[in-house]
Amino acid sequence: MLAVWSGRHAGHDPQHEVQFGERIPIYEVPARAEAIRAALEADGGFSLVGPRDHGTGPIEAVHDPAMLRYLEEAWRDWEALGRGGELVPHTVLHPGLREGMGPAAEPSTPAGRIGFWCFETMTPIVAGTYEAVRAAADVGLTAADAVLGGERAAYALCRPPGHHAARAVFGGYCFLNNAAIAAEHLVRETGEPVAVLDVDYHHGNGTQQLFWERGDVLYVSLHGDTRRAYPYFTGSPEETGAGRGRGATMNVPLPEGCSDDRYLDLLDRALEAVAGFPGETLVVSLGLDTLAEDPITDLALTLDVYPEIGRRVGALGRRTVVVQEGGYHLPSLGEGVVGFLRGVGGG
Ligand code: SP5
Ligand code: ZN
Repeated sequence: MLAVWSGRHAGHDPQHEVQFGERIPIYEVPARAEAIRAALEADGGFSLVGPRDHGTGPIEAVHDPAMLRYLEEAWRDWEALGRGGELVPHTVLHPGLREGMGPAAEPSTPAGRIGFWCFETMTPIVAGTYEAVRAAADVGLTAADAVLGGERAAYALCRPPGHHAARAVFGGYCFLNNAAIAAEHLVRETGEPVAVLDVDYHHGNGTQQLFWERGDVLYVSLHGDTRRAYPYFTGSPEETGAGRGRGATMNVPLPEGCSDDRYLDLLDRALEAVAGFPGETLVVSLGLDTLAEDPITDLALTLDVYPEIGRRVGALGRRTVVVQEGGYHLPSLGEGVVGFLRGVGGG
């Protein structure tokens, strides 16, 4: 199987995230991508290739161009103030702040701008962030191109991840929504509907928001019930899309301690929705943070289940682009990803 990756991810290397006022070592680290790459290489069943530069067009087909411009300028403007370290907002644009008074304009200073575009405190910007997020988007797009060119499946080793990034806001370790950018590219190139299946532990609020009113992109997600889990404000089963997208969003919340068997039962429900949706192309947002050992989540999946999850996804018979999202237990990441991909590929 073709696996696309870029070494430019390594420039995005913040040391900390802020959780509930506490500054802790960040979980979303460059070693994640390196662990996965090493496992793909050791396996021998994957051809690793670099991404092709797609420019800003496919990104701006999904995200507010002003947010992309912000990401490009953020670090330079911060440094110009004589600042360094890691850029994290201290004030964010909560909707209640301007209730009844119309939308806010984007501030012109770094302190204001970061809180205009970022919704939380766990997604720092550093010197190499922009280059890394552009490379991650190209990694996803290049894997999508491989499938357009006739490959049955391709893997995009994206880092940083993407599914929490919405049209005009970023957070959740994510800046650009790699899976959504790839899915939109596939819709435009094929003229056909595309399904997105999100198996990261966290609800892909960004992907859901981007395709909420779209009838030509199905979004199906299994995730830790957001009554207890990040990102808290999206992901309920009552959310099913709107307008032309009515019925083209499906959320399947997972209970705390969810086992392999329970997970596979719920996965089958999600896969039925994909099977009933037109089109022959599937994008999978793959997170390994559903694993029992993952340090930031609460399910009980074992490493043995990922080949079976992959096998059931592969049994849909759709050409498939697998996009890497989360997963924070470094010792298991490579085995989990390789197992899933081997399942998808039928080996
Ligand atoms: C792509 C992705 O997986 N993003 C995840 C972002 C989650 N951010 C952390 C949420 C805070 C959860 N608290 C965990 C407690 C650990 N003991
Ligand atoms: Zn996640």
